[in-house]
Amino acid sequence: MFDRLRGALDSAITKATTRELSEKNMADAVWDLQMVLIQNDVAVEVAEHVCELTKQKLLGSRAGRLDNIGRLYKTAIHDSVLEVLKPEHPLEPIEFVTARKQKGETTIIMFVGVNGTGKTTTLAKMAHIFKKKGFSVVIAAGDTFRAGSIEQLQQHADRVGVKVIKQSYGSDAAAVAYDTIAHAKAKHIDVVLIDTAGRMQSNKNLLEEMKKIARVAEPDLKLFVGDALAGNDALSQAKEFHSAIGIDGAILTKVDADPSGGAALSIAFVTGRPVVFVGVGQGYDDLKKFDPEWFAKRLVGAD
Ligand SMILES: Nc1nc2c(ncn2[C@@H]2O[C@H](COP(=O)(O)OP(=O)(O)OP(=O)(O)O)[C@@H](O)[C@H]2O)c(=O)[nH]1
Ligand SMILES: [Mg+2]
Repeated sequence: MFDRLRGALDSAITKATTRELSEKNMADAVWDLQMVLIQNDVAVEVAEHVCELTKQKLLGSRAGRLDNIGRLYKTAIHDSVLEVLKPEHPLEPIEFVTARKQKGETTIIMFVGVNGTGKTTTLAKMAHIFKKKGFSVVIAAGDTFRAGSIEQLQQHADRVGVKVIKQSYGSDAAAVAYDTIAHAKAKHIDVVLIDTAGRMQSNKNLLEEMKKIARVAEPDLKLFVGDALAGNDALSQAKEFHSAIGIDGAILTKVDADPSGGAALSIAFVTGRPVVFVGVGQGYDDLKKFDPEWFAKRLVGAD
């Protein structure tokens, strides 16, 4: 996964390190880096920021010997990427739920995103993870909008062995979430997962409905689910959802389909919230923790 960005960076690094690290060559190398990032779905503002950090690090660590240039350049990129990916507001959902359970509290998690990004599948994957870790889970069928969504959710829930609280299509999604939370509190259930309808970031009515669900359910975590293949569009979606309800973290799906990976950098930088998981397939075990260190290392070929 994320191979495309890494491959492109590899050739930029090779090109840069066959030359001396003079002021001029460094500017060229950083320019190459910026182009590679932009061509791989990193938003322009984010690519510029990564390059500025890289330049500062290079300037601060003047190469002594020529054979160190390659390593210096790689380290500078690695550290800059890591700096962008390391969130101001860290989040580890499983630890988060564990800490709340220890205090006897239920954790409410709401999934949001545009149509078809993988919200419902990701919710089922997370239900599966939480169950495997010994937590009790209940799901709110908060997509009362799209035909077939409730049956689809029920099917996933049956497969992972979790109860769904639902009403009919067209009913108030906030009320479904409210009922589910009341059920969870009465039965001392550890985790409530709220599915929501897909909505375009430009659809004001549906965004208002989402805000209402968030107001009523008061989720402890609001997770944005973005399709990694959407590239830069995933960033504009993340921005809109973040400004509408304030997300706590992002999940990038379909990473198995070989996206460039640039969206991970952009979303983390622009929202200041971490990418917590990546979806790597359609099975319930196909959800992996996103590790910024792994991503940064992989980009510069240090793994
Ligand atoms: N390859 C791959 N497919 C995925 C992944 N996550 C979800 N999908 C597929 O993407 C499609 C859409 O997934 P859903 O979970 O229905 O997406 P959604 O966001 O709930 O869609 P709406 O409810 O219509 O907004 C399904 O076919 C999923 O199997 C992933 O990580 N990898
Ligand atoms: Mg869905």
